[in-house]
Amino acid sequence: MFIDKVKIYIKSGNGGNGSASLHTEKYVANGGPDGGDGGKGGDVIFVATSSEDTLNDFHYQKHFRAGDGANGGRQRSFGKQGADIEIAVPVGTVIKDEEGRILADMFADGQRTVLLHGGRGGRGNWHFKTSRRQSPSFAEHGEKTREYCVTLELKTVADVGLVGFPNVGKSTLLSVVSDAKPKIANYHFTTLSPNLGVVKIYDQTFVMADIPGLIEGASEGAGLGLNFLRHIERTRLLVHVLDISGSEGRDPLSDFELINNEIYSYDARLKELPMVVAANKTDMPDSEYNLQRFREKYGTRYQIIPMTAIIREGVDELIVAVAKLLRDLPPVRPLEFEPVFLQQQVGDDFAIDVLDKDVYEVTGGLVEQLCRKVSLDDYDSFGYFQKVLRDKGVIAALRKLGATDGSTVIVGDIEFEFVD
Ligand SMILES: Nc1nc2c(ncn2[C@@H]2O[C@H](COP(=O)(O)OP(=O)(O)OP(=O)(O)O)[C@@H](O)[C@H]2O)c(=O)[nH]1
Ligand SMILES: [Mg+2]
Repeated sequence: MFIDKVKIYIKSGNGGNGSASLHTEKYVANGGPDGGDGGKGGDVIFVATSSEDTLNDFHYQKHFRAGDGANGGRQRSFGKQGADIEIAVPVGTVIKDEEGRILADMFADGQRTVLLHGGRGGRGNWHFKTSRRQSPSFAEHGEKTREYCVTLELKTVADVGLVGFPNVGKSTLLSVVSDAKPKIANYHFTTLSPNLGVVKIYDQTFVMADIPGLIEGASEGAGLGLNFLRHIERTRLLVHVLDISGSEGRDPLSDFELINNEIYSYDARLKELPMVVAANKTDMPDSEYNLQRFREKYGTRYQIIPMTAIIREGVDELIVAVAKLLRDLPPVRPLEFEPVFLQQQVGDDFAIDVLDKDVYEVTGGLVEQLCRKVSLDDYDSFGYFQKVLRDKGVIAALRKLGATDGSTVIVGDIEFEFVD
């Protein structure tokens, strides 16, 4: 099993409720409000790690919730903060929302990105004490958070990508130039998931990725195709491995065209990547003849390196050529994207719709904020609610739209009569 794309569900913690406690003490009459604030909910944090190279763990666990903040208590005691949750993902994981917009690129080892912030704790009643309201019997509710569905997509971070038909010797090449030990065998689709290897040459090192073989239609999902093209998207250079002997009955020249077509129709930007040709299996019959034909056709456009990977012949030339090209290429960079935030900041804007004759509905961030505050069955609390509507200009706006005494006003779940 190799999972490199998965949907998961994440939720930050709810904020704890503020307390509406009133201080009581023997022999102290009306000690006043002493309800503490609710704790903040925990954050959802993604952490990139190079010690994982698949998203397989997410096959078993798909739901991640940070801890809720605790409610505030008496004597102004604060509710405890909810515990953060840290989700470890392999380096190169791109996080997207349900519409496919990029939220984060977990590009660098150790990178930490807070994707969801915990809900704010509600304020305790002592915050609402005023000269006219000595003992507010209401407090603010903690902010409730919602669950989001996000997609994790692994896009391997490597300098060099090996591409080519199945069985041409890509894994063999990786095994002789790096410390990687990929499976090698004489049949198609031996490699089922990308292998990474570190190549060292003099004082230079680079990472090479061997991906499963590509076939015609790969860019539309044929074979293992599409899934793995994702892993060469952010390489700096491609090595196109060919069976130059045509030992399986295909013409290496048409192999070359066909695979390039698949790669470029998957993502036209890949055309900008330099490509070096590794003409492999030169120990087999017909390779000399094919190599000559290949050189005639492509010799001016591509650097072509004949090799016999199985005995490591020609391999050093390839590595030297690749290392030299890499020196002048820009480093692998994180994706460029417009940052999108899952959680919208709730502002205190509002809008009023006239639903019917004399029926007005108030919507917007202000309403969302108000509705998490104060339970409105409480007289005190309702007074506070009205005050906010007045202070923020909602009452004036209603009046302007024609609301008069007795008009119905709807704010969130609450319906009340307008009293000027
Ligand atoms: N004669 C010869 N055989 C080779 C050479 N390089 C690799 N092979 C053989 O070709 C077969 C396929 O090699 P792999 O390295 O598994 O090929 P691959 O491109 O990774 O194949 P997939 O993972 O299926 O895409 C194996 O039997 C290798 O031993 C070579 O230079 N000459
Ligand atoms: Mg292979």
